[in-house]
Amino acid sequence: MIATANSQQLHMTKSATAAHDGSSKSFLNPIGPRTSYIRMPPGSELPANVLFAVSFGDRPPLSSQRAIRVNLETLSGADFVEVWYASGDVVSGVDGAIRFAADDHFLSAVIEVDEREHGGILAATAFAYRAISRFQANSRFPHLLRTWNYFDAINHGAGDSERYREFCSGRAAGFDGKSQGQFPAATVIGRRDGDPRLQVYWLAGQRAGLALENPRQLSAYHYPKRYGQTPPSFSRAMLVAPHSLMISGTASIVGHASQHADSVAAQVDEILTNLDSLLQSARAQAPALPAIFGRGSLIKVYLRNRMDLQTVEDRLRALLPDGVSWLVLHGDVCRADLLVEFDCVHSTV
Ligand code: 3EB
Repeated sequence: MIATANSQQLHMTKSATAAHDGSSKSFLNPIGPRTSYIRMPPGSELPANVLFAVSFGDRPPLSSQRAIRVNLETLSGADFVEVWYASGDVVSGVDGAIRFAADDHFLSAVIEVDEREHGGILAATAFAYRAISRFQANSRFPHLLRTWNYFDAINHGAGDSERYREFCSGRAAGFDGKSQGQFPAATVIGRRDGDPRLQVYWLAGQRAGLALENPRQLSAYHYPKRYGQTPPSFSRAMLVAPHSLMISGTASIVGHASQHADSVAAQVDEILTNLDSLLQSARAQAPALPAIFGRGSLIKVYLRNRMDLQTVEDRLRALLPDGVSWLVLHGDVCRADLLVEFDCVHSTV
């Protein structure tokens, strides 16, 4: 897979070279959170050196404030938990509806909002993002870097009443003045559990990251109106440290158009091409990042139809380099014609 850098990126690389030594981004946090998937059967205690953990499916939640359970079934990787290791002491607390934990560099936090208390997904999302914006503005970790968002029945509703589109309107309302170059990287996935709670968890930094876009894809915040009145407020990826890239949910979209509605295998291939393009473009800013996925890369696959599991895993085994860890979760992607989406962490080992 080969991608060509566009001239704008070459130009940006040049000016970065002039401003700094090499293209090291000296304003970034020096390290990223180290993320891993570890096996934790139900009842396990969270290790002390963990900043935050995410478990999946309907297993009992981890008994920790520093954790969230997202009820998406693990189709591959049962009993695996995503952990973000801390560096330094962890301080945790509660502020209104928000639970948080912070170490020397980063803050992780969660808000879970019952849609019924706000009259629907739009108002619940606006409430959540207003709370996040206010919390972050008053935090020692003011820079929102990466968010994950889950709610029930994401594709229900027609046209601009589709619940994902309402979510986008609520998020934009809650972000208020935030401008497009500063949107966090994000994932938005639908559950199918009838639970009326919107779940948002996020990573924030003492220092800003560098928001990146993908040359193969139109920036989501510039999507035309046919995908919804309010374009999605997210960046394709966030460079959180010179060695650490957090990649948004990436689907089979080129430009702004969904591709291969009839083939999950072709969607996987398109996603990997999109990811390769993003990686090469990120490396113009952060040359320390490995050129291909490897032992420092983690992939979460969200799959709409469980019958596609074998096909997708066969593609992953054939196409991904050795050492990449992946989980496959049963989840709905935000456009009805998209069958699969990947979100990724990519870093040096
Ligand atoms: C896309 O590229 C696919 O609304 O925050 C992926 C990642 C997607 C994040 C979001 C949406 C979001 O448009 C969907």
